[in-house]
Amino acid sequence: MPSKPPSLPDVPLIESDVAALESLIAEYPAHADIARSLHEKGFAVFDPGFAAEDLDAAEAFCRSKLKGKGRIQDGWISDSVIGRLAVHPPILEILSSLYGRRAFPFQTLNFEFGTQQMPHSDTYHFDSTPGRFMCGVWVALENISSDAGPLVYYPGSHRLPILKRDEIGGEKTYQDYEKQIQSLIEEHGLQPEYGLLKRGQALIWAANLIHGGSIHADSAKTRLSQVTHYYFADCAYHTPQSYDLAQGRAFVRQPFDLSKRRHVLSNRAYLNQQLSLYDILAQRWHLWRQRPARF
Ligand SMILES: O=C(O)CCC(=O)C(=O)O
Repeated sequence: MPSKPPSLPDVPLIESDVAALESLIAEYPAHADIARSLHEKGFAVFDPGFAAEDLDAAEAFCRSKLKGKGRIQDGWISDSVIGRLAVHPPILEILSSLYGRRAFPFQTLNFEFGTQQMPHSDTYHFDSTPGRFMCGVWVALENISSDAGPLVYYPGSHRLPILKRDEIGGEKTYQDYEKQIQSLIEEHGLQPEYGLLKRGQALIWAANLIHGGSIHADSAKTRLSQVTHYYFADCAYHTPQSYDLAQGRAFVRQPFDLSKRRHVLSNRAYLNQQLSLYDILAQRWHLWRQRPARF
């Protein structure tokens, strides 16, 4: 008789209780440091062992293609090295093991300079049901110095309740959200830390960890980097920023799984809305007509 598949967790294992953390460490001793840091602080720095030629090519991409653009979203469509960093097997293996569902990358961002982006949590941009099945991985493509506007993050903030859009007062603009996050930082006395990573190192942040780009003190200094955003299998995927609050409807996404090269529909069990067939097909056609690079 075929054995019943193990049921998937409703809370990421790494964001569950201490007993779950200890069993993760017992099962994956090689990931013990990453697991402890991610569980306790909401982030972890590690060396995923990228190939030297991939780091060189991704660095060259940032130096040559970003001129004056600020950032490039989804550079993997044109440049295979960006996709290769995103699907790097050790990263997929660590995330899938620690979250308890298969991780897949769905978006990349590349930067030449610091973003000075205001502190925020990714849950406002990319949420999931069940919650917290999303994370970011920030990769340094050069040694990052403190005056180049490094990533800033607030250890422990991942444990705060997720700030829902309908709980934000005022005009409910994105600026209102940023003000609310600032108030949370002050109210909880959260202290910043900075991502002074070495070239080739990566930092995982949990979905609800408050993070942003710090002041770029020396405007001549570059901060070559790549962020890849990951979702996990068999969830519903949505964008709180686009919720229709009046109608109580979530805006459902159709993420593209870079590792399997296919679009992913949300698990119907968690949905209160699905994309129309027209939107599903239009999004697929929009991507495929760009002939995404192989990696
Ligand atoms: O790299 C940065 O400065 C911030 C990136 C960020 O906040 C994000 O990708 O969510």
